Parts: sequence; C-alpha cells; structure tokens
Amino acid sequence: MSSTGAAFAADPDQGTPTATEVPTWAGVVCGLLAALGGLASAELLAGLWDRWRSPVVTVGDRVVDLVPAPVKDWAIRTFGTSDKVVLITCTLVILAIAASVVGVAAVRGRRRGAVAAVAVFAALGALASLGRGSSGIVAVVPSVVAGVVAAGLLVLLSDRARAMVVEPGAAGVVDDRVVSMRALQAGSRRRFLGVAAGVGVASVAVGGVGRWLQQQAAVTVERLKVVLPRPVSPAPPVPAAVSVGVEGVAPFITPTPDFYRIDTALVIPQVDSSDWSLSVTGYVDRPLTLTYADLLARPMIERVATIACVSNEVGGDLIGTAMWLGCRLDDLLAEAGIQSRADQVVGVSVDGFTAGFPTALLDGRDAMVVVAMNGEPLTAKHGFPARLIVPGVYGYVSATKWLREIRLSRFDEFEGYWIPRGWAAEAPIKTQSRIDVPRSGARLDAGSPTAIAGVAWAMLRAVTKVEVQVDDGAWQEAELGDEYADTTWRQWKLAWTPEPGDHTIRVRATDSDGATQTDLIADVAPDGATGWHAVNVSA
Ligand SMILES: Nc1nc2c(c(=O)[nH]1)N[C@H]1C(S)=C(S)[C@@H](COP(=O)(O)O)O[C@H]1N2
Ligand SMILES: [Mo]
Repeated sequence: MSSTGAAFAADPDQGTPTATEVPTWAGVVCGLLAALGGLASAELLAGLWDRWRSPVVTVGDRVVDLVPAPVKDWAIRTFGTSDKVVLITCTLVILAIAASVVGVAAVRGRRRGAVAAVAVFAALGALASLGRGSSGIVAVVPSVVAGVVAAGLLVLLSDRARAMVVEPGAAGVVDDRVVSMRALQAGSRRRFLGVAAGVGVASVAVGGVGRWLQQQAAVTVERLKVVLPRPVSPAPPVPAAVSVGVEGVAPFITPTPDFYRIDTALVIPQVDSSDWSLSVTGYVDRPLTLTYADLLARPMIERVATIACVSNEVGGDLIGTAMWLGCRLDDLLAEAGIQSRADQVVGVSVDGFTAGFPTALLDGRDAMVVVAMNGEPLTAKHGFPARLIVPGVYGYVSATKWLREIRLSRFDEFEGYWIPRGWAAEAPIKTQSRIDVPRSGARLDAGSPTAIAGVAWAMLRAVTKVEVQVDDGAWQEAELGDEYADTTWRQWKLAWTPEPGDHTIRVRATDSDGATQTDLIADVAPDGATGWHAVNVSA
C-alpha cells in the first residue's frame, strides 16, 4: 500500500491515523464482488436456457482445446478425472486475482480503466462462448450480461468505497450533531460493508439458483421416463463361467457407476431428448433426421462389448465392458446411402466434440447408435440420449457421446477432435492384459496358496492364451474364463504359492492369430500404450 502512495493524516479528535485514500482491502472487495455478481448473473442465465452456458465453463473449454496434448496427458495422469475441477479452480483463481487488481484501480481513481478491463474480460468470455459447441451468436449473451452487471456493481461499490475517504479536518454537522471525522468515517465504512454484504449475499443466491437450475435440467428427470424398446436381437446370456471367481478381478460387466469416464466436457451436457434429433449428413444420398422417438422405434440390437480409452496406460483402468442397446449403424447408414467418395464416419456431439473412423469398419461388426447401457437409458455422463459404440477401436475415434450428427466425410477433408492434437487418425485397440490380483505392493503370506488373476483383451481377434511369469521363471499358461465374444475382455487366473521374498509378476496375452502381445514399451500417444503389465509384491 505504501507503494501506491497511501497517505495518513492524524485525526485531531482521536490522535489516530485516518486514510485519505481508499484502503486496498476495500478495492479488493469491490473487484471480487463485482466479478462474483457478474458471474452469478451468467450462471442464472445458463440455468434458464440450455443454449446459454456458463462463461467460466466456456473459457475452460477453450483452454482444454488449446493446451498441447502432452500437457493434457500429464493433467489426466496427475489429476485423473478431477483434471476438470483443477482447471475450473485455476480459471477462478486467475479471475479473482485480476478482479482484485481491477477493483483497487476502480477505487483509486482509475475507474474508466477498470470498466474497460471488465469489458475486455466479458469480450474474452463472449469469444470463448463462440467456440466448440456454440449455439451461434446468442451464446455471447451470458458473457455480455456478466460484463454489464460486473461493471455496474464496480461503479456502485467503488462509489461507496470512496465515500469512506474523509478529508482531514472534515468533521462536520450531521443531523444537528457535531460529528467527529472518525465517526464520519466509521459510518461510511459501515455503509460500504452493508452494500458489499448485500451484493455478496444476492450474488451467491442468484448464482446458487443458476447452478441448481443447471443441475435440474431435463435429462435427470426425463431419462427415468424412457421406456426402452425390446431388442430384436438380444445379447446372448452371460454365462457364470466368464468369471474366474477371484475376488478383486474387474467384474466381467462393469457396473455403470464404476465405468470410466473420459471426455472434454467441463460440465456434462444435459440434453433434452424432446428437442434433440440425430441427423445423418455429408456424403450420403438421402440425408436423414431422427427424433429420439424415431430412434427408439428402430429395430434394436443388444450387445456386450468392451470399450477402451487410448489414454489407458499399461495396467490402467480406462477400460470397461457393458451391455449396450441400440440400432445398427450400418443399417442406418445404408438407408441414408453412403456415397463412394466417403471414407470416414464422423460422430458430432452436441458439445462440438468429433470422432471419426473409417467407413471400412462397417464390415458387419456390431457398430451401434446406443441408447442404453446395462439395461438403463444412458446416463448423462455416458452420453444421454445417444452415443456411438464401435467395437475394436479406441473411444476417441469412435464412441461419440451426446451424439447429434453422423457426418459422412473424408479423412483428407476432416479431422476429428483429437487428431490435430497429436493422436493417430486410425486407432484399433491394441492387445493387452492386466493383473488385477494381487495388487502392486501387496504383502502375501509366504507358503499359502493364492491366485494371480486379471483381464485380457484382443479386440475382434479374441484372447486365446494368457501367460504369467513370476520373477525369471518360465511363462506359465493361465486358466481362462469362458470367452463371451471377440469384442469383450476375458478373465484369467493362475494358482500360485509365493515363496518368501520380493517378486515381480508379469502377464502377456496371445490372440487367435497366434500373435503375442508385444513387450515393446510404447506411450499412450499417438495410438495406445504397449508393454507387459507387471506388479511387484512381497511374501
Ligand atoms: N462428446 C464426446 N464424446 C466422447 C468423448 C468426448 O470427449 N466428448 N471422449 C471419447 C473418449 S476419448 C472415450 S475413451 C469414450 C469414453 O466413454 P465413456 O466416458 O462413456 O467411458 O468417449 C468418447 N466420446
Ligand atoms: Mo479416450
């Protein structure tokens, strides 16, 4: 504060110093509350209409889009799914610092500059809202309103803050009473704090209502009312023998609440299925548009399939298996009539995410437009009202959630979301195996029989053999759970009695072509990790 030249004058009544300049804390309060009020008004708008989104979220989205792949990779590795919380928190912290500086400037006679700075922030928010998943020019409204509200509050609050400055010797007469300078100042400070508290409480209330409205959005209520159609082609029952019966191994079917979630969405899109539609566009002879009811009325198939994320490290858990219900993608596209120049099927999400895979994958495999997962309409997290599932390829090139368009295109004309960010355009899931039991670092009882067990997958080629090696011993063939389909993972186990000491256990899988999983270590980028999973235990 001394660096800003604050001056103090002795109060003749009390002999204590009196600020002749608005104190810094008051400037910070002005700035923070103006920002809070502005953002709260935008949150309210975002809760009122689904075309409007929170500026904090749209700015965060742009950051997600702009950070280089290695940084994002690191963020996913370090923070897991809370990477989004971290990003939002950072955005808010930066905003709070900027707002404080602007607030201090506003109370120190640089009000025009401060209002101009608010306008710049509002413009940045508006620009960001025109990015990915934008609903057109109306999308800028929350940012513009936030800017106007913030600027208004800044003017209001900084006036009150300035009223706290009492000129030396300004003791005067109020209501026929002689009032000391100190008393005058205390009164103006009370009034400032009163207005500030009012603005703070109102902002939290308005913002809270906005957030609440956003959460209440149609989908939570709506998806419960959906009556799922019966499949014309049900999935074969899952025999108990797919499981090797070892506790701690990932269950054959992953319960939906435990299913991994990976996407670029900072807030999960809440799609209202009553005004949602799915269009088939691009290089087709007959573009189609289906409502949610149209989609549910199509012949449905039900399939169990494993999906995996390209960011899944060796031994990682970004993989899961579910029972999917949906219509065949090949049938739907045949109705639209794929033109011969098309070589890529692109899924487009309501939030602007895109993922593309070769038309050549429409080779009879069960690629589906999915509406339900594990017997229930898709949850918002996993793509309600509809998503794509294409067996055999990683999610980032195929599994578009919150699907709104299927566009037939060409690889030399269009790149899906992750491709310009350093990931391969084509990405079949690599053969992998994972040890679930024992966990790395486990302490086992030497001499007592236990099991080594886990899962393995070789999409569309089927796992036919899993081998385990303890320390430098021979590779031993594990017992396999029943094979369900070549699009699902397979459990395996091996009985083992540990000897005293430290041990390293490795696993590798072999597919039906006789190809054994490579031990070459590859990073997840650009097209999936390789290497043998190993765990270290002691007994
Ligand atoms: N709209 C949208 N769909 C998306 C993504 C995304 O970021 N946005 N991520 C994809 C990726 S990278 C994966 S691995 C799968 C994950 O699906 P899940 O979250 O249901 O497990 O969704 C895919 N679909
Ligand atoms: Mo992914």
